[in-house]
Amino acid sequence: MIRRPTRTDSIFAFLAGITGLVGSFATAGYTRSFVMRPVDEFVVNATPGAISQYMIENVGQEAHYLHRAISILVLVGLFGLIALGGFAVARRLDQAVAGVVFAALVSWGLTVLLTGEPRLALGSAVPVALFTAVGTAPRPAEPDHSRRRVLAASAGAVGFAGIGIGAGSTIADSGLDIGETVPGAEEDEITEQFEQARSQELDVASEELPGLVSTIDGFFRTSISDFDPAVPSEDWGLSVTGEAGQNTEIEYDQLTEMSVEHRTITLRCVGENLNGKKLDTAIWTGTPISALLDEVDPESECGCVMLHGEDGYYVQFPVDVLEDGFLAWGMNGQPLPQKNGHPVRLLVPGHWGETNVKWIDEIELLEEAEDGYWEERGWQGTGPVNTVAKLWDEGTTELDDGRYELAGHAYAGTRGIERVEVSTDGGETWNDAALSESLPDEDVWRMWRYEFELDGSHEVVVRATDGTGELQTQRRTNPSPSGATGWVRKTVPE
Ligand SMILES: Nc1nc2c(c(=O)[nH]1)N[C@H]1C(S)=C(S)[C@@H](COP(=O)(O)O)O[C@H]1N2
Ligand SMILES: [Mo]
Repeated sequence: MIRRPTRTDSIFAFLAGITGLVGSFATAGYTRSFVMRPVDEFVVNATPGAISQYMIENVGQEAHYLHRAISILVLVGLFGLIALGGFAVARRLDQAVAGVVFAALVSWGLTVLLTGEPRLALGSAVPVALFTAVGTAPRPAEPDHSRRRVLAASAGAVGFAGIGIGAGSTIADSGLDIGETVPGAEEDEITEQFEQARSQELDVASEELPGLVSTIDGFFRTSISDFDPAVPSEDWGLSVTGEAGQNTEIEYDQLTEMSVEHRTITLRCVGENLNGKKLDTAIWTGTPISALLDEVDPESECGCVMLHGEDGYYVQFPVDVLEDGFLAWGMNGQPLPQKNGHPVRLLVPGHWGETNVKWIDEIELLEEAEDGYWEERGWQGTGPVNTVAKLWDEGTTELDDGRYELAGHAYAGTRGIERVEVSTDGGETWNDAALSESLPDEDVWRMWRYEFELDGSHEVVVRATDGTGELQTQRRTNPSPSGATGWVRKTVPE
C-alpha cells in the first residue's frame, strides 16, 4: 500500500530534488555532461512551433529562461520523486537502508541514462541518497525536534546548493581541446584580408559598431540547444547518404587537404528583428563543397538534400543551392570555435543563417522534399536573405563639431548593397549615406554613415538598395516566417 507523502516527506523530497540537480551541476558544470542538457533539449524540441516563434519575436534572448526553468522543474521533480520512492521502499521493508540504496541507485541510473557519465552521475546520486536518508530517519517524538531537523536539512541544502553552484560555475563549458592551427591557412592571406577590411572601414565615432569583420566573441550564436556539441576534429566525418550505392564519407584530414580558400562571408538569422544584431561577418577558411558533390547527382524529382548537424539539427534545400556552398573549418584565422560549429560547418552564400549547418555530419539525398527543423516549426528561412539597412548608431553620438552621427551596416546577401539612403524627416526627403567600399567577396555587408544637425526631434528612416537596383521594401512584416521586412525608423532623440 502506498501512503500519501506527508508534508515533511515532501519537504525532504524537494531538498533531495534540488540538491540532486545541483550535485550534477557541481560535477559537470553547464556542459553537455550536465543532467539538464538532454532534458532541456527535449523541452526545446517538444515546444510547439507557434510558441517558440512567439518567444523568438517578442521575448528574444530572455525566452531561454522559460525552457531552462521548465527543465529545472522537471529534474527537481524527478529527483524528488526518486526520494519519495526511497521513503516508500524504506517503510515497506521497514529498512531505512533499503530506501537509501534505492534512491542512490535510481538517481544514479537516471543520470547515467541521460548523460552517459557514470562517474559524474555520483554528483546527483550522493545528495539524493543523503536527503533520502535524512528523510527516512525515525521521526523524533517531539514536534519541535522534527521541525528543527527540517530546518537544519534545509539550511544544509542551501549551503550545498551554494557550494555546488560555485563549483559547477568554474567548470569550463567547452570541454573540447581545440588546437591552435587552421589546416591550410596561410596566415599572410588571412592577415591581408583583415587589413583590407580594416582599411575600408568607415571612421565611425560610435564604439558600439562592429567593423567590417566581427570578432569571434562578438559573432552572434543561434543554436537549437544551450549545449553545443563537442566534436574533436579526429572524430569528425561527413557522410553522403540516401540513394543506394552512394554512401561515402570524408574525414577531417581529407577535407582539409582539399583546395583551401579564405572567404569573407556575412551571416544573418531569419529570426532577428528588423534592427536586430544577428548579423555578423567573419573571414572563413575552408573548401568549396562542389568537389564533394561531383559524384552526387540526385535522381530524385525534388533534387534536394537534407543536411544534418551533430546536434540533431537538419535543414532541407536544393542541391543546386548547395553547389555554391563552402565547408569551413577556420574563422578569423582560428579553428572554428565550438559555438560556431567546430570542427566543420557549412556556409551557403546569400541564404538565411539557418542553412549554414554547424557541426555538419551528413548530406542526405532525398527522394521527396521534407521540412527541416525550423520549417517544421513554421519558418520559411532557407531562401535568400532580405535586404536590410541597420540603424545601429541611432544618432546618439555627438561629433566634435556638434553634429550627430547615424551609422550602421547594410546587407543583401549575394545581391550586394549599392546604396543606403537616410531621411531625418520621416521619409519626406532622402540623402545618400557614405558607404564603405565593397569588399572583394560577394556575400558581404557594407557600412554606412551619415552626419546631421540635431535641431529638435527627428524621425530617422534608413533604406538600402541592393546590387540589382531594387529598393528595400517598405512593407513591414515580422521575422516569421521569412524574415523581417520594412525600413528601420527611429525618433531621435528618443
Ligand atoms: N547544427 C546546427 N546548425 C545551425 C543551427 C543549429 O542550431 N544547429 N542554427 C542555424 C541558425 S538558425 C543560424 S542563424 C546560424 C547561426 O550561426 P552562428 O551560430 O555561427 O552565428 O547557424 C545555423 N546552423
Ligand atoms: Mo537563424
